[in-house]
Amino acid sequence: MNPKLKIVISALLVLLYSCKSKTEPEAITKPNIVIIYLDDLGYGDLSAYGATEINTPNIDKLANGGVRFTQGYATSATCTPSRYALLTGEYPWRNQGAKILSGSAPLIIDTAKATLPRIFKKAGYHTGIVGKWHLGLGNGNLDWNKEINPGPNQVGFDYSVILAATQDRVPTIYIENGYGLNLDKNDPIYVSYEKNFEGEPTGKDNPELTKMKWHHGHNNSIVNGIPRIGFMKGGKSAHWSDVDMADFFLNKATQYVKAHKDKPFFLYYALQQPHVPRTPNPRFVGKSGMGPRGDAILEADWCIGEFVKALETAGILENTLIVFSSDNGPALNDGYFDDAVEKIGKHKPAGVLRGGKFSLFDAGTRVPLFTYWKGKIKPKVSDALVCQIDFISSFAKLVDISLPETDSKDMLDVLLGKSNQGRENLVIEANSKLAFRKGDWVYIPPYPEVDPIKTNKNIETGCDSVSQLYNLNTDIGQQHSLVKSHPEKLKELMETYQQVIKVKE
Ligand code: NG6
Ligand code: CA
Repeated sequence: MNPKLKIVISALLVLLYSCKSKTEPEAITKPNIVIIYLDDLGYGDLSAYGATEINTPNIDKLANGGVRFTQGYATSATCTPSRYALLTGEYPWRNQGAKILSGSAPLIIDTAKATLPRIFKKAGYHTGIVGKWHLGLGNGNLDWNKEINPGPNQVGFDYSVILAATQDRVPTIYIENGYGLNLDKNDPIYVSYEKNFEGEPTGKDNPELTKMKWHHGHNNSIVNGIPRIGFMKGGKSAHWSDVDMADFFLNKATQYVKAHKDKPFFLYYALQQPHVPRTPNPRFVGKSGMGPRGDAILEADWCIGEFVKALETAGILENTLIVFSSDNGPALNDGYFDDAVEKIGKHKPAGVLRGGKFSLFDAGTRVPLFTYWKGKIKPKVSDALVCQIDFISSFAKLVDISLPETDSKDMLDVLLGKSNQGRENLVIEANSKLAFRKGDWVYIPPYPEVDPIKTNKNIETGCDSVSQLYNLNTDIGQQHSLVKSHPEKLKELMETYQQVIKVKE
């Protein structure tokens, strides 16, 4: 062949190859990642996790078809800190601000920080969040009628449609890419956590206007007949409909899938159920026989089934790694009279574990956690110790982005079911108090202070004036503290705990 022609052909081939490698292989080799995250779902709330009184077939299909972890943890027994750790890979108690936030609190994530969505963005992914945020918005003194910034879009999400804090806190509007959705300029919205706006009814003063009764807290502004935490005025056109919230977020999540099916994406789908106020759509009311809490779980199960169908229809289920978990353990009475306690029957939201939301006992932080990847992950039950804080390091590994190991450990092989070598230890947190897990053992330091959840005496916080030590292998229900019989073990855990909490690894 003519040497000149040879050069031209090789140059063309190189060009062709390099163009191809920039586009096509990316779409083929990088799986989409979806984190499905529930709010206050307990370790025993799913039939896949042993519940006999409630049936969650859609979630079970994923849990039983993937790696179902029996020792999967949130870092914390409440929402904000768990979500902070999930997105940053940093223990939340290292950040003073990572506590349950009001609806008007400023953003607590440093906008320069490495975050889970940023890791994916770096790897060429599109990133989205649909659902509950609760990590603060703005820099203080936010005007909700203007751009709400910084927020999810400033810490790595290309697309966001969120509720600011919790369903029981104002503002009761959705925020899409930094703007209050459906706000009308002629009816601006105002939010305060200090004082009421003149003339506005409250749950405390106007019980006749409420259709859901408050038990503790939750007696400020009334929206849709539900008294909330915090005061709000105006913005009527933007108020969400509580009973349609699940459908709203599901539609947004499926729309996101449709719009981004052709390129790798990371979607954080953060459902609001079964947090209070539990407002299942009428389609689900009465279906569980357990009142609104059980009905809300059934509604969430249905949403997840529909969401998976959307992945299937888009033809990308086999190329999508789904991770499922909950931000903290279960609460029955969390501030409203809603029959959660009265209609619980034989159901055990925490399963065999002790405690619940707000608790240092295991049910506060040990939650359903599983991974599902059709055709890629072999179904199994794993006893490895894993925590949501590890997602960032693990997924950084998956998409080949280097990230220094901090509090977050690379558990990719464990999450994919290829290894059983989970964490050696884990610090758990409840109301800024810490406990320490090492191997099968848990050490809870003495906390002589008054119960921080003053408003609800039904909660077992796990705090005691003396040290506690449990062996979860022989005593999963944490009934017998072994402080006296195992002084060496206690010493070992106390020492490692001190090292871990001091050192910023
Ligand atoms: C508490 C609320 C509780 C719930 C929780 C946050 C009271 C008395 N209790 O302060 O109802 O909203 O905050 O839950 O107001 S979490 O799952 O978002 O952490
Ligand atoms: Ca929660």
